[in-house]
Amino acid sequence: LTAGIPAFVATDASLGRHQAPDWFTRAKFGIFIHWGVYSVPAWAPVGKEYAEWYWQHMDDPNGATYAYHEQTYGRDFAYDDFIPKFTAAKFDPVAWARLFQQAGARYFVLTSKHHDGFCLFDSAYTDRTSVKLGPHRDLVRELFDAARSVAPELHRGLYYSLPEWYNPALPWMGHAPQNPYTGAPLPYIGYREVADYQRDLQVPQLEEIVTKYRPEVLWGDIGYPATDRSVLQLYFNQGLTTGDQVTVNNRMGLPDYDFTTPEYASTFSLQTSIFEANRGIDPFSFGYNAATPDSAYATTDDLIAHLVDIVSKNGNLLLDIGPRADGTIPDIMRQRLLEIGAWLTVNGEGIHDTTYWANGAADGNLRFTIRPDEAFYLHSLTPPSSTISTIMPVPIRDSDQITMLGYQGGPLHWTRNPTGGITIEVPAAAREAGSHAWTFK
Ligand code: FUL
Repeated sequence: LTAGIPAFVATDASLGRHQAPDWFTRAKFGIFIHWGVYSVPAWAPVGKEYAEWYWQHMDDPNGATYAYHEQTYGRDFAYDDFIPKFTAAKFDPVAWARLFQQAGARYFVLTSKHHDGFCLFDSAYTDRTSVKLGPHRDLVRELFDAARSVAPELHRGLYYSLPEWYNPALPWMGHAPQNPYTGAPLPYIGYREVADYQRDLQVPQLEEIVTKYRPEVLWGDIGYPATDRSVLQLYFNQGLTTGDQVTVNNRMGLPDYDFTTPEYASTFSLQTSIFEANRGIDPFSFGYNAATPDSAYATTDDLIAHLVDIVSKNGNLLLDIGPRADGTIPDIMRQRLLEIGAWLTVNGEGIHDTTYWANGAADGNLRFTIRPDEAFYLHSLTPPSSTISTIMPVPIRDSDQITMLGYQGGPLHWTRNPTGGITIEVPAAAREAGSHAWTFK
Protein backbone atom coordinates (compact mmCIF):
# COMPACT_ATOMS: atom_id res chain seq x y z
CA LEU A 1 0.00 0.00 0.00
CA THR A 2 1.06 3.53 -0.65
CA ALA A 3 2.19 5.22 2.54
CA GLY A 4 -0.45 7.52 3.93
CA ILE A 5 -3.39 5.87 2.17
CA PRO A 6 -5.66 4.26 4.75
CA ALA A 7 -6.54 0.69 3.86
CA PHE A 8 -10.11 -0.41 3.43
CA VAL A 9 -10.77 -3.07 6.01
CA ALA A 10 -13.46 -5.68 5.87
CA THR A 11 -15.90 -3.98 8.19
CA ASP A 12 -19.48 -2.99 7.49
CA ALA A 13 -18.50 0.64 7.76
CA SER A 14 -15.65 0.83 5.25
CA LEU A 15 -16.91 -1.64 2.64
CA GLY A 16 -20.43 -0.28 2.88
CA ARG A 17 -19.18 3.23 2.13
CA HIS A 18 -17.82 2.27 -1.27
CA GLN A 19 -19.70 3.77 -4.20
CA ALA A 20 -19.69 3.51 -7.96
CA PRO A 21 -16.97 5.85 -9.25
CA ASP A 22 -17.63 8.92 -11.30
CA TRP A 23 -16.52 7.37 -14.60
CA PHE A 24 -19.08 4.59 -14.14
CA THR A 25 -22.04 6.86 -13.37
CA ARG A 26 -21.12 9.02 -16.36
CA ALA A 27 -20.46 6.11 -18.75
CA LYS A 28 -24.10 5.16 -19.53
CA PHE A 29 -23.15 2.57 -22.11
CA GLY A 30 -20.95 -0.51 -21.90
CA ILE A 31 -20.47 -3.73 -23.89
CA PHE A 32 -20.94 -7.11 -22.25
CA ILE A 33 -19.22 -10.09 -23.93
CA HIS A 34 -20.25 -13.70 -23.35
CA TRP A 35 -17.69 -15.90 -25.02
CA GLY A 36 -16.62 -19.43 -24.16
CA VAL A 37 -17.01 -23.12 -24.94
CA TYR A 38 -20.80 -22.61 -25.26
CA SER A 39 -20.03 -20.45 -28.31
CA VAL A 40 -19.22 -23.72 -30.14
CA PRO A 41 -22.70 -25.34 -30.09
CA ALA A 42 -24.21 -21.82 -30.02
CA TRP A 43 -27.72 -23.13 -29.78
CA ALA A 44 -30.90 -22.65 -27.73
CA PRO A 45 -34.61 -22.46 -28.50
CA VAL A 46 -34.73 -18.95 -29.98
CA GLY A 47 -35.98 -16.26 -27.65
CA LYS A 48 -36.61 -18.76 -24.86
CA GLU A 49 -33.34 -19.92 -23.34
CA TYR A 50 -29.84 -18.57 -22.97
CA ALA A 51 -27.41 -20.28 -25.38
CA GLU A 52 -24.59 -19.99 -22.80
CA TRP A 53 -26.66 -22.38 -20.68
CA TYR A 54 -26.27 -25.17 -23.29
CA TRP A 55 -24.63 -27.65 -20.90
CA GLN A 56 -27.29 -27.26 -18.25
CA HIS A 57 -30.05 -27.54 -20.83
CA MET A 58 -28.55 -30.60 -22.55
CA ASP A 59 -28.68 -32.22 -19.11
CA ASP A 60 -32.45 -31.83 -18.91
CA PRO A 61 -34.37 -34.70 -20.60
CA ASN A 62 -37.46 -32.52 -20.83
CA GLY A 63 -35.72 -29.68 -22.65
CA ALA A 64 -35.22 -29.01 -26.35
CA THR A 65 -31.43 -28.95 -26.04
CA TYR A 66 -31.32 -32.56 -24.81
CA ALA A 67 -32.93 -33.79 -28.04
CA TYR A 68 -31.06 -31.30 -30.22
CA HIS A 69 -27.71 -32.44 -28.86
CA GLU A 70 -28.48 -36.12 -29.36
CA GLN A 71 -29.56 -35.51 -32.98
CA THR A 72 -26.73 -33.17 -33.88
CA TYR A 73 -23.74 -34.67 -32.06
CA GLY A 74 -24.87 -38.05 -30.77
CA ARG A 75 -25.19 -39.42 -27.25
CA ASP A 76 -21.49 -39.92 -26.71
CA PHE A 77 -20.44 -36.39 -27.51
CA ALA A 78 -19.77 -34.72 -24.17
CA TYR A 79 -19.94 -30.98 -23.50
CA ASP A 80 -16.19 -30.99 -22.93
CA ASP A 81 -15.74 -32.39 -26.45
CA PHE A 82 -16.57 -28.88 -27.63
CA ILE A 83 -13.43 -27.49 -25.95
CA PRO A 84 -11.00 -28.19 -28.86
CA LYS A 85 -13.47 -26.46 -31.23
CA PHE A 86 -13.29 -23.29 -29.17
CA THR A 87 -10.35 -22.04 -31.25
CA ALA A 88 -10.45 -18.21 -31.14
CA ALA A 89 -8.54 -18.60 -34.46
CA LYS A 90 -9.80 -15.29 -35.87
CA PHE A 91 -9.91 -13.38 -32.58
CA ASP A 92 -8.68 -9.85 -33.25
CA PRO A 93 -8.66 -8.05 -29.89
CA VAL A 94 -7.59 -4.74 -31.44
CA ALA A 95 -10.60 -4.85 -33.78
CA TRP A 96 -12.88 -5.66 -30.82
CA ALA A 97 -11.60 -2.70 -28.81
CA ARG A 98 -11.98 -0.37 -31.79
CA LEU A 99 -15.52 -1.62 -32.38
CA PHE A 100 -16.51 -0.95 -28.76
CA GLN A 101 -15.05 2.52 -29.05
CA GLN A 102 -16.88 3.18 -32.32
CA ALA A 103 -20.09 2.01 -30.64
CA GLY A 104 -19.75 4.88 -28.19
CA ALA A 105 -19.24 2.52 -25.26
CA ARG A 106 -17.18 3.74 -22.33
CA TYR A 107 -16.44 0.28 -20.92
CA PHE A 108 -16.69 -3.43 -21.52
CA VAL A 109 -17.11 -6.50 -19.34
CA LEU A 110 -15.80 -9.87 -20.57
CA THR A 111 -16.75 -13.29 -19.14
CA SER A 112 -13.57 -14.51 -17.45
CA LYS A 113 -15.36 -17.71 -16.40
CA HIS A 114 -18.98 -18.72 -16.90
CA HIS A 115 -20.98 -21.48 -15.19
CA ASP A 116 -19.24 -24.19 -17.26
CA GLY A 117 -16.06 -23.46 -15.28
CA PHE A 118 -13.96 -22.74 -18.38
CA CYS A 119 -11.61 -19.80 -17.78
CA LEU A 120 -10.55 -17.34 -20.47
CA PHE A 121 -7.51 -16.41 -18.38
CA ASP A 122 -4.42 -18.11 -17.05
CA SER A 123 -5.13 -19.63 -13.66
CA ALA A 124 -2.79 -21.21 -11.15
CA TYR A 125 -5.71 -23.16 -9.66
CA THR A 126 -7.11 -25.06 -12.62
CA ASP A 127 -6.07 -26.25 -16.08
CA ARG A 128 -9.62 -25.76 -17.34
CA THR A 129 -8.55 -22.61 -19.16
CA SER A 130 -8.12 -21.17 -22.64
CA VAL A 131 -4.38 -21.13 -21.97
CA LYS A 132 -4.05 -24.88 -21.35
CA LEU A 133 -6.88 -25.99 -23.66
CA GLY A 134 -8.76 -24.85 -26.76
CA PRO A 135 -7.16 -21.68 -28.13
CA HIS A 136 -4.04 -21.96 -25.92
CA ARG A 137 -4.20 -18.21 -25.47
CA ASP A 138 -4.87 -15.89 -22.54
CA LEU A 139 -7.94 -14.22 -24.02
CA VAL A 140 -8.50 -11.85 -21.09
CA ARG A 141 -4.90 -10.66 -21.26
CA GLU A 142 -5.06 -10.15 -25.03
CA LEU A 143 -8.27 -8.12 -24.93
CA PHE A 144 -7.14 -6.04 -21.96
CA ASP A 145 -3.76 -5.31 -23.54
CA ALA A 146 -5.29 -4.42 -26.89
CA ALA A 147 -7.85 -2.12 -25.30
CA ARG A 148 -5.19 -0.46 -23.18
CA SER A 149 -3.13 0.33 -26.26
CA VAL A 150 -5.74 1.31 -28.88
CA ALA A 151 -8.57 2.61 -26.70
CA PRO A 152 -7.07 3.56 -23.34
CA GLU A 153 -10.18 5.53 -22.33
CA LEU A 154 -12.30 2.34 -22.46
CA HIS A 155 -12.71 0.99 -18.94
CA ARG A 156 -12.12 -2.74 -18.63
CA GLY A 157 -14.23 -5.13 -16.58
CA LEU A 158 -14.50 -8.84 -15.85
CA TYR A 159 -17.49 -11.07 -15.24
CA TYR A 160 -16.85 -14.07 -12.98
CA SER A 161 -19.36 -16.82 -12.15
CA LEU A 162 -19.10 -17.64 -8.45
CA PRO A 163 -20.34 -21.23 -8.92
CA GLU A 164 -19.60 -23.87 -11.56
CA TRP A 165 -22.42 -26.23 -12.49
CA TYR A 166 -20.47 -29.46 -12.42
CA ASN A 167 -17.25 -28.77 -10.51
CA PRO A 168 -16.66 -32.02 -8.58
CA ALA A 169 -15.83 -30.01 -5.44
CA LEU A 170 -19.18 -28.20 -5.51
CA PRO A 171 -21.60 -29.82 -7.95
CA TRP A 172 -24.19 -27.05 -8.15
CA MET A 173 -26.46 -29.24 -10.31
CA GLY A 174 -26.22 -32.07 -7.79
CA HIS A 175 -23.65 -34.17 -9.60
CA ALA A 176 -20.23 -34.06 -11.25
CA PRO A 177 -20.18 -34.34 -15.07
CA GLN A 178 -22.08 -37.29 -16.47
CA ASN A 179 -23.50 -38.43 -19.76
CA PRO A 180 -27.05 -37.02 -19.79
CA TYR A 181 -28.38 -39.99 -21.76
CA THR A 182 -26.74 -42.85 -19.86
CA GLY A 183 -25.70 -41.35 -16.53
CA ALA A 184 -22.11 -42.60 -17.00
CA PRO A 185 -19.56 -40.40 -15.17
CA LEU A 186 -17.39 -38.13 -17.29
CA PRO A 187 -14.16 -36.27 -16.61
CA TYR A 188 -14.19 -32.54 -15.88
CA ILE A 189 -11.38 -31.62 -18.26
CA GLY A 190 -8.60 -29.61 -16.69
CA TYR A 191 -9.89 -30.00 -13.14
CA ARG A 192 -7.29 -30.00 -10.38
CA GLU A 193 -8.69 -31.45 -7.23
CA VAL A 194 -9.47 -29.02 -4.44
CA ALA A 195 -10.81 -29.80 -0.97
CA ASP A 196 -12.99 -26.73 -0.63
CA TYR A 197 -14.40 -25.05 -3.74
CA GLN A 198 -14.86 -21.61 -2.23
CA ARG A 199 -11.66 -21.46 -0.20
CA ASP A 200 -9.30 -23.25 -2.61
CA LEU A 201 -10.64 -22.16 -5.99
CA GLN A 202 -13.18 -19.33 -6.05
CA VAL A 203 -11.53 -16.89 -3.65
CA PRO A 204 -7.99 -17.47 -5.00
CA GLN A 205 -9.24 -17.09 -8.58
CA LEU A 206 -10.99 -13.83 -7.79
CA GLU A 207 -7.76 -12.60 -6.20
CA GLU A 208 -5.98 -13.76 -9.32
CA ILE A 209 -8.17 -11.87 -11.79
CA VAL A 210 -8.09 -8.75 -9.60
CA THR A 211 -4.32 -8.65 -9.26
CA LYS A 212 -3.27 -9.96 -12.70
CA TYR A 213 -5.71 -8.06 -14.90
CA ARG A 214 -6.79 -5.07 -12.75
CA PRO A 215 -10.43 -4.96 -13.88
CA GLU A 216 -12.18 -1.68 -13.15
CA VAL A 217 -15.50 -3.51 -12.91
CA LEU A 218 -15.76 -6.75 -10.95
CA TRP A 219 -18.98 -8.35 -12.13
CA GLY A 220 -19.72 -11.40 -10.00
CA ASP A 221 -22.63 -13.65 -10.88
CA ILE A 222 -25.19 -15.80 -9.05
CA GLY A 223 -24.18 -14.66 -5.56
CA TYR A 224 -23.53 -18.26 -4.53
CA PRO A 225 -21.40 -19.56 -2.99
CA ALA A 226 -20.98 -16.08 -1.50
CA THR A 227 -17.44 -14.91 -1.79
CA ASP A 228 -15.32 -13.57 1.03
CA ARG A 229 -15.15 -9.90 1.96
CA SER A 230 -11.37 -10.17 1.79
CA VAL A 231 -11.76 -10.20 -2.01
CA LEU A 232 -13.36 -6.76 -1.96
CA GLN A 233 -10.86 -5.54 0.57
CA LEU A 234 -8.04 -6.56 -1.76
CA TYR A 235 -9.82 -5.09 -4.79
CA PHE A 236 -10.57 -1.72 -3.21
CA ASN A 237 -7.12 -1.44 -1.63
CA GLN A 238 -5.50 -2.19 -4.98
CA GLY A 239 -7.62 0.58 -6.51
CA LEU A 240 -6.32 2.99 -3.89
CA THR A 241 -2.74 2.01 -4.67
CA THR A 242 -2.97 2.05 -8.45
CA GLY A 243 -5.45 4.90 -8.78
CA ASP A 244 -7.93 2.66 -10.62
CA GLN A 245 -11.49 3.75 -9.88
CA VAL A 246 -13.05 0.34 -9.33
CA THR A 247 -16.59 -0.87 -8.86
CA VAL A 248 -18.40 -4.07 -7.91
CA ASN A 249 -21.88 -5.34 -8.76
CA ASN A 250 -24.52 -6.86 -6.52
CA ARG A 251 -24.06 -10.54 -7.36
CA MET A 252 -21.07 -11.40 -5.18
CA GLY A 253 -23.23 -12.71 -2.36
CA LEU A 254 -22.09 -9.83 -0.14
CA PRO A 255 -24.10 -6.95 1.29
CA ASP A 256 -21.57 -4.51 -0.15
CA TYR A 257 -22.08 -3.45 -3.74
CA ASP A 258 -22.10 -0.32 -5.83
CA PHE A 259 -24.92 -1.02 -8.28
CA THR A 260 -27.78 -3.40 -9.03
CA THR A 261 -28.05 -5.37 -12.28
CA PRO A 262 -31.56 -5.88 -13.71
CA GLU A 263 -31.37 -8.56 -16.42
CA TYR A 264 -33.46 -8.51 -19.62
CA ALA A 265 -35.89 -6.10 -17.94
CA SER A 266 -38.02 -4.01 -20.28
CA THR A 267 -39.40 -1.35 -17.98
CA PHE A 268 -37.58 0.73 -15.42
CA SER A 269 -38.51 3.29 -12.82
CA LEU A 270 -36.35 6.18 -11.75
CA GLN A 271 -33.93 5.24 -8.98
CA THR A 272 -31.74 7.59 -7.01
CA SER A 273 -28.93 5.02 -6.81
CA ILE A 274 -27.29 3.94 -10.03
CA PHE A 275 -28.23 0.65 -11.65
CA GLU A 276 -26.85 -1.17 -14.67
CA ALA A 277 -29.35 -2.96 -16.93
CA ASN A 278 -28.04 -5.84 -19.02
CA ARG A 279 -29.39 -7.74 -22.02
CA GLY A 280 -28.18 -9.16 -25.31
CA ILE A 281 -28.89 -7.92 -28.82
CA ASP A 282 -30.33 -11.42 -29.19
CA PRO A 283 -33.99 -11.54 -28.12
CA PHE A 284 -33.03 -13.76 -25.16
CA SER A 285 -29.42 -14.88 -24.99
CA PHE A 286 -26.03 -13.56 -23.95
CA GLY A 287 -23.99 -16.27 -25.68
CA TYR A 288 -24.17 -16.52 -29.50
CA ASN A 289 -27.23 -18.41 -30.70
CA ALA A 290 -26.67 -19.41 -34.34
CA ALA A 291 -30.36 -20.39 -34.58
CA THR A 292 -31.55 -16.81 -34.05
CA PRO A 293 -32.56 -15.31 -37.42
CA ASP A 294 -31.39 -11.77 -38.10
CA SER A 295 -35.02 -10.66 -38.10
CA ALA A 296 -35.40 -11.65 -34.43
CA TYR A 297 -32.57 -9.47 -33.11
CA ALA A 298 -33.43 -6.23 -31.35
CA THR A 299 -33.48 -3.38 -33.84
CA THR A 300 -31.34 -0.28 -33.49
CA ASP A 301 -34.54 1.67 -32.80
CA ASP A 302 -35.34 -0.69 -29.92
CA LEU A 303 -31.83 -0.58 -28.50
CA ILE A 304 -31.51 3.20 -28.63
CA ALA A 305 -34.96 3.66 -27.08
CA HIS A 306 -33.86 1.20 -24.38
CA LEU A 307 -30.60 3.10 -23.79
CA VAL A 308 -32.30 6.50 -23.55
CA ASP A 309 -35.01 5.15 -21.27
CA ILE A 310 -32.46 3.55 -18.93
CA VAL A 311 -30.22 6.63 -18.83
CA SER A 312 -33.19 8.86 -18.02
CA LYS A 313 -33.96 6.60 -15.02
CA ASN A 314 -30.35 6.75 -13.69
CA GLY A 315 -29.05 3.57 -15.25
CA ASN A 316 -26.29 2.34 -17.51
CA LEU A 317 -26.96 -0.13 -20.31
CA LEU A 318 -24.53 -3.05 -20.50
CA LEU A 319 -25.40 -4.41 -23.95
CA ASP A 320 -24.19 -7.92 -24.66
CA ILE A 321 -22.66 -9.43 -27.77
CA GLY A 322 -21.93 -13.13 -28.30
CA PRO A 323 -18.88 -13.69 -30.49
CA ARG A 324 -18.51 -16.96 -32.39
CA ALA A 325 -16.09 -19.67 -31.24
CA ASP A 326 -13.50 -18.42 -33.75
CA GLY A 327 -13.63 -14.92 -32.27
CA THR A 328 -15.57 -13.25 -35.07
CA ILE A 329 -18.44 -10.99 -34.10
CA PRO A 330 -21.63 -11.72 -36.06
CA ASP A 331 -22.40 -8.97 -38.60
CA ILE A 332 -25.81 -8.26 -37.15
CA MET A 333 -24.25 -7.43 -33.76
CA ARG A 334 -21.46 -5.38 -35.30
CA GLN A 335 -24.00 -3.44 -37.36
CA ARG A 336 -26.18 -2.69 -34.32
CA LEU A 337 -23.16 -1.43 -32.39
CA LEU A 338 -22.02 0.79 -35.25
CA GLU A 339 -25.49 2.28 -35.65
CA ILE A 340 -25.70 3.02 -31.94
CA GLY A 341 -22.24 4.61 -32.22
CA ALA A 342 -23.31 6.77 -35.16
CA TRP A 343 -26.35 7.93 -33.19
CA LEU A 344 -24.22 8.70 -30.14
CA THR A 345 -21.78 10.71 -32.23
CA VAL A 346 -24.63 13.15 -32.89
CA ASN A 347 -26.73 12.74 -29.77
CA GLY A 348 -24.21 11.57 -27.17
CA GLU A 349 -24.01 14.94 -25.44
CA GLY A 350 -27.53 14.25 -24.15
CA ILE A 351 -26.49 10.78 -22.92
CA HIS A 352 -22.86 10.52 -21.79
CA ASP A 353 -21.98 12.50 -18.66
CA THR A 354 -25.61 13.43 -18.07
CA THR A 355 -27.71 12.68 -15.06
CA TYR A 356 -31.38 11.93 -14.55
CA TRP A 357 -33.87 14.75 -14.15
CA ALA A 358 -35.03 14.39 -10.58
CA ASN A 359 -38.46 15.87 -11.30
CA GLY A 360 -39.47 12.97 -13.51
CA ALA A 361 -37.89 10.81 -16.16
CA ALA A 362 -40.75 10.09 -18.53
CA ASP A 363 -43.62 11.91 -20.16
CA GLY A 364 -45.30 9.56 -22.65
CA ASN A 365 -42.69 8.85 -25.32
CA LEU A 366 -40.45 11.63 -24.08
CA ARG A 367 -37.46 11.16 -21.80
CA PHE A 368 -35.32 13.77 -20.06
CA THR A 369 -31.67 14.04 -19.13
CA ILE A 370 -29.70 16.94 -17.73
CA ARG A 371 -26.16 18.14 -17.44
CA PRO A 372 -25.68 19.68 -14.03
CA ASP A 373 -25.52 23.50 -14.43
CA GLU A 374 -25.83 23.06 -18.16
CA ALA A 375 -28.30 21.93 -20.75
CA PHE A 376 -31.60 20.14 -20.38
CA TYR A 377 -32.33 17.43 -22.97
CA LEU A 378 -35.65 16.14 -24.15
CA HIS A 379 -35.57 12.90 -26.16
CA SER A 380 -38.42 11.66 -28.28
CA LEU A 381 -38.36 7.86 -28.59
CA THR A 382 -40.71 7.98 -31.57
CA PRO A 383 -40.56 10.18 -34.69
CA PRO A 384 -41.98 13.56 -33.68
CA SER A 385 -45.03 14.85 -35.51
CA SER A 386 -45.19 18.52 -36.44
CA THR A 387 -45.15 19.44 -32.74
CA ILE A 388 -43.90 17.89 -29.51
CA SER A 389 -45.62 18.77 -26.25
CA THR A 390 -44.69 18.03 -22.70
CA ILE A 391 -47.24 17.86 -19.97
CA MET A 392 -44.57 18.28 -17.34
CA PRO A 393 -43.26 21.76 -16.61
CA VAL A 394 -39.70 21.60 -17.93
CA PRO A 395 -36.90 23.87 -16.72
CA ILE A 396 -36.76 26.27 -19.65
CA ARG A 397 -36.63 30.05 -19.36
CA ASP A 398 -38.54 32.31 -21.74
CA SER A 399 -35.28 33.49 -23.25
CA ASP A 400 -33.94 29.97 -23.94
CA GLN A 401 -33.47 28.62 -27.44
CA ILE A 402 -34.31 25.04 -28.32
CA THR A 403 -32.35 23.17 -30.97
CA MET A 404 -32.43 19.59 -32.20
CA LEU A 405 -29.16 17.68 -32.21
CA GLY A 406 -28.16 16.79 -35.74
CA TYR A 407 -30.42 19.43 -37.32
CA GLN A 408 -28.58 22.35 -38.85
CA GLY A 409 -31.67 24.51 -39.47
CA GLY A 410 -31.26 26.56 -36.31
CA PRO A 411 -33.47 27.12 -33.26
CA LEU A 412 -37.00 25.76 -33.26
CA HIS A 413 -40.06 27.80 -32.43
CA TRP A 414 -41.61 26.94 -29.08
CA THR A 415 -44.37 28.13 -26.78
CA ARG A 416 -45.32 27.51 -23.17
CA ASN A 417 -48.52 25.62 -22.41
CA PRO A 418 -50.99 26.51 -19.69
CA THR A 419 -49.85 23.44 -17.70
CA GLY A 420 -46.27 24.75 -17.61
CA GLY A 421 -45.15 22.28 -20.25
CA ILE A 422 -43.92 23.37 -23.66
CA THR A 423 -44.79 22.78 -27.29
CA ILE A 424 -41.96 22.65 -29.82
CA GLU A 425 -42.63 23.01 -33.52
CA VAL A 426 -40.70 20.37 -35.44
CA PRO A 427 -40.30 21.06 -39.16
CA ALA A 428 -40.28 18.03 -41.46
CA ALA A 429 -36.62 18.68 -42.26
CA ALA A 430 -35.73 18.32 -38.58
CA ARG A 431 -37.67 15.10 -38.22
CA GLU A 432 -35.90 13.73 -41.30
CA ALA A 433 -32.49 14.83 -40.00
CA GLY A 434 -32.92 12.47 -37.06
CA SER A 435 -33.32 8.73 -36.65
CA HIS A 436 -33.95 6.21 -33.84
CA ALA A 437 -34.51 8.92 -31.20
CA TRP A 438 -34.74 12.70 -31.54
CA THR A 439 -32.92 14.81 -29.00
CA PHE A 440 -33.86 18.43 -28.27
CA LYS A 441 -31.64 20.67 -26.20
C1 FUL B 1 -27.04 -14.76 -15.42
C2 FUL B 1 -26.34 -15.93 -16.07
O1 FUL B 1 -26.90 -17.15 -15.63
C3 FUL B 1 -26.50 -15.72 -17.54
O2 FUL B 1 -26.00 -16.79 -18.26
C4 FUL B 1 -25.79 -14.44 -17.89
O3 FUL B 1 -24.41 -14.58 -17.62
C5 FUL B 1 -26.36 -13.28 -17.10
C6 FUL B 1 -25.64 -11.97 -17.30
O4 FUL B 1 -26.31 -13.58 -15.72
O5 FUL B 1 -27.23 -14.88 -14.11
